[in-house]
Parts: sequence; structure tokens; C-alpha cells
Amino acid sequence: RLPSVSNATETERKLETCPDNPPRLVGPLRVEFSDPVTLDLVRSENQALQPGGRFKPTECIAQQKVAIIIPFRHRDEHLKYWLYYLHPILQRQQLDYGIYVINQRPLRLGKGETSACSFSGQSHYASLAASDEWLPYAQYFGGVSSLSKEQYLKINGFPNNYWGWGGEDDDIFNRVSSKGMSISRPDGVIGRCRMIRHDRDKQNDPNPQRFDRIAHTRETMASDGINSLTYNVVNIEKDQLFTKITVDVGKP
Ligand code: NGS
Repeated sequence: RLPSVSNATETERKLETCPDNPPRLVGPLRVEFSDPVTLDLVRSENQALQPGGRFKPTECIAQQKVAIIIPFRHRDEHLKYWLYYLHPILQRQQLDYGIYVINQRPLRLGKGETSACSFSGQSHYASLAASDEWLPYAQYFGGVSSLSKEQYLKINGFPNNYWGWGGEDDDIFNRVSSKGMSISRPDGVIGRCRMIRHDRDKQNDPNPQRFDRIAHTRETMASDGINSLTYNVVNIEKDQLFTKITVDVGKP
């Protein structure tokens, strides 16, 4: 017998595509950062996850396959709440998804320095998209954004030549707009987000070169991006809730 051309399993072939409106959405949620949350609690509440923070619905075939990429450094307290609130939402949305925490290999912190976390309520939402709830300026592209693989490759990925705080998101805005793409900013009903307020990180001062860099994105983007990216993978950890990839991206 000839091997099947499709790699879908027998069960998948019988399933229908998930509906446009997933049936178990619950609407707005109360999001609090004062309640204690542990990773074990999140694991016990998300038992349908596959190792590495992977999920796909069993009742239908997901319309979207999404990699959620979290650039990460010293924010374990924030990540815990993120996982607690987002995993159930993404499952109710019937997405085929995976959570990838990209951990920039820690700089050596001085004695007594830890990453600071302070929380207070502030709405913030952005995606290839950002709602009106928190838009510091019209071209803002920070926070949460989404791109298809094709869109990402069209802009040659993200810049590698920004060190320290600020401007890298403006560079991505320049890339997107210079390729003639428009940015959709869903309203606060479809696109909702809650920002975890925090202090500026230590050893991450504003980058004095950022204004000069964003003035030249159009000239630099063809040679600086995914095609010039270099890094070393230091460790890959597959937790039930996420895949954490620790990378060394070098230094300025
Ligand atoms: C701009 C920064 C962006 C930053 C935004 C919001 O000034 O990278 O502020 O910052 N651009 C430059 O510095 C060129 S925030 O209010 O979140 O601290 O995302």
C-alpha cells in the first residue's frame, strides 16, 4: 500500500475546522497581580498541555497555528502571571499554539541587585495592532505585536543593533511601513491587554544611539535582521508550561 500523502492523523482527518467564534470564550476577565500564583498551580490548572507549553484543540482543527515568543530577562514574577492568565485564554480560543520564552543569558548582576517588580493596574494592548487604551504615539509598535512568517521575512525580521533601552520597536514600525504593510489595531473589545507596571531594569539604560538608528532603518534593514542574526543556544528547557530557550546574543 502506498504511504499517505497527508501527514494528518486518522482522527484529524475526521475533524472539522474550528469555528470563527470559539464556543467557550468567557469575555472580559478580572486580572489581578496581588493574588499569589505558583507555577505548580498553573500546571495543575492546565493539564491538557503537551511538554514545552504546546497545545492544540482535540475537538476541531485549529484555524491558526501560533508561536508566542516572549523575549525574557529577569522577569520570573511577571512570567508566572502571564502563564496563569494566558494559557486558559489561548485554549478557549482553540488555537494550535506553543509558548517560547527566549531568555537572554543573564548579565552578571552586582551584589544586592535583583530585577524589580511592582504592579499596578494599567491597560495596555498592542498587536500588529494596539488598541487606543494605551498608545503613547500613533506609530507605537511596542508591547505585543503579531506577524505572519511571510510578513516577518518580508521585513528581514527584527534589528540586532539596538543595545539597552528603547527604539527597537520603532525600528520594527519603520520596517513594516517601509514594506507597505498597514498596522491593524483592534478595538478594546477584540484586543484586550493588561500591562504589568514595572520599574526600569538595572543595567539597561536608554541607548543614546537609538534616535540615529531609527533615522536609518530603511538603509540598514536589508543587511541587519534575520539574515545577519548570530546567537548561541545555551540551554533548552521544556517545562509543561513553556519552552525556555536560553541564548547568548553576544554584546555590543
Ligand atoms: C519611545 C521609545 C520606544 C518605547 C516607547 C514607550 O520613546 O522604544 O517610548 O516607552 N522610542 C525611543 O526611545 C526612540 S514606555 O512608555 O513603555 O517606557 O517603546
